[in-house]
Amino acid sequence: MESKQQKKKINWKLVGTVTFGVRRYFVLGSAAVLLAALTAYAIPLITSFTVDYVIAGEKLQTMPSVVYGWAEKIGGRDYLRSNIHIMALILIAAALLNGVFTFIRGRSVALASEGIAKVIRDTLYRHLQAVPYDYHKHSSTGDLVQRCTSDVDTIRRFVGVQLLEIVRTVAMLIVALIIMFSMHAFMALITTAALPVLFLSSFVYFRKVRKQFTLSDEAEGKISSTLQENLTGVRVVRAFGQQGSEIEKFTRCNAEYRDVTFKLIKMLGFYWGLTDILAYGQICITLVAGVILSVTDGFTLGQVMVFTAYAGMLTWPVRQMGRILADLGKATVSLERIDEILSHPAETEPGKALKPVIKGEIEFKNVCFGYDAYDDVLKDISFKACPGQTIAILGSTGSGKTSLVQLLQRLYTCTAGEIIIDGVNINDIDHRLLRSNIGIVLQEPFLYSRTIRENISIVKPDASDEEVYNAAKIAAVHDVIESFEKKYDTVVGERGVTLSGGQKQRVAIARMLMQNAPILIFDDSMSAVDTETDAAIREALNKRRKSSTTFIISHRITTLCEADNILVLDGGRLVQQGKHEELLKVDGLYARIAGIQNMLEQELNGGGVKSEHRDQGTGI
Ligand code: M5T
Ligand code: MG
Repeated sequence: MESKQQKKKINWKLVGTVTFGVRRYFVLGSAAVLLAALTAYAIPLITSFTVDYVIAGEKLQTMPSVVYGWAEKIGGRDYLRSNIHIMALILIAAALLNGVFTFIRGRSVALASEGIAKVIRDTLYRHLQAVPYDYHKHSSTGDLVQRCTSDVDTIRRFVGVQLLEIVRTVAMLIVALIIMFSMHAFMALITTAALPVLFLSSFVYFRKVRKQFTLSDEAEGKISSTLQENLTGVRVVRAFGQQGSEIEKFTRCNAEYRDVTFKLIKMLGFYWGLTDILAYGQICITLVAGVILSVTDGFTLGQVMVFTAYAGMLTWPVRQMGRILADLGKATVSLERIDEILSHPAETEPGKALKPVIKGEIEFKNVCFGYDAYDDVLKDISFKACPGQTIAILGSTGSGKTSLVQLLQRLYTCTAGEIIIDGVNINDIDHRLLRSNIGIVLQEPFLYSRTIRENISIVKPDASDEEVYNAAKIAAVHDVIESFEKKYDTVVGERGVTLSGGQKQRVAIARMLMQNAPILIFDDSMSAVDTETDAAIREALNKRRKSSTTFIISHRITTLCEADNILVLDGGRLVQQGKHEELLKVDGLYARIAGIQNMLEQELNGGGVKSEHRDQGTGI
């Protein structure tokens, strides 16, 4: 993943896509912003009309004649004077209208921004399900989570708060300038004199403090990552007695966050304080100029009120403008970080996407594979498996066993040679169909934080209790589940029961059995199960294994010996293959490993130690 500090480039197509459904809210919001600005500016005008015309009896040239026409029609100044509540009601109506438009603005903005955030999150999530497996292997989960949450939030905030704020400020400026210049050009110039200075200073200032904002964000990120690391690694922390240093580390991060944020608040306080002086200075100058003009140029009290009110109303949004423009950069970076995920191509179907009936006949023909172009993990692998056969794979750690079965699922494509399943090249089989026909128990099984029943029946949500129990019985985990207080409704994981490694593996085996797939893969999935349970599971599985081609990766000779074909891998090469008896006769890796395990077994038995203890490895 690239860093945040890169050249900004907005993907307008993406912007178009994510705003597609919510554009009407933008239009409505913008219209409401404009109307709210108009009603906000009408209020000082109504006050000025009341003061000048109704109370003082002056007829202003700058007021539109329609206003006077209306006043004359309902009874003229005297009528309004004796019914002053009419003016009060008009003022209230304007304020109410302003409130209604502000509400519509807020509602439209919320609908637009929340809508956009939802579309982006959904699109990202869907895309993350579609990108190749390899993409996930090379991305940091934390980074992806941050992109799907805080980057989306930055955009949501920008759309929700800042974008319409720009529209509002521009609308307010235009409306105010038109009204003021049509009333008195010189006063309009005086009233807006400080605005360019305020705008420039806010722009320059917020560009400068942006670094401080970034530092504050980073310090906050550090706190959460320290906390996350500590909580997920709680066992290691306790086991190694690291609490003291962990507290020290957290205190340091916390203090850093406090200092950085304190400095930021100080800087902001300084800015708002300084620009407050400028803003109030502007109001004072407008007031003084208005008073002088009222003496020399016949300026009315109402007009002075309008200009001083406008001076106050304009300074606030202009002071905010620099902040918004500075944040625009932040939103652009976030948009780009999201675009980086979305522009990663989804897993393609380069082959013919054939949908053959898969029976489980598998052939590897001189297959080579490497995660990097320069380093082959599997070299020239050839073997055959007929439907219903059991293929065992043995090899030292890192010899390529997991990689071999990953090729079978087409999580990766082999670099040379070919894999044929039921007469069809694996690359031509629709990858979804292929994977749904392969049941796998991973080396480190993952269970959802849901109930055990849901975990087992994940591939077949409408499975009957009987089916779930049967699968669990074959996986030798039914009795364990029954011993839990909530039995199959026990929630696995964080807030539920934490299963032991062996129990997890067995639940994963039960889950796989529900799939009823013609190809089954056990990737070292009995390693955390004691040898007796292992044997019981294998015996139960034997009955149904006849209908599936089964791959068993294991280090235990007792598990491997019944297989129809045993593949012995060494450094990515298939050094031996054959049945247990055949391999024993040959002086090779298999016979050596079998010899060592046999010897250990005898020693343990001879020493009175029961063989149910876990096979802790034989050096392979
Ligand atoms: C074989 C490398 C690994 C090792 C070799 C899964 C995986 C493996 N490797 C990668 O570079 N990226 C990967 O995603 O490939 O690894 P393996 O196939 O996992 O070996 P194994 O299953 O026989 O080992 P083990 O320990 O599970 O018994 O060099 O670095
Ligand atoms: Mg492995």
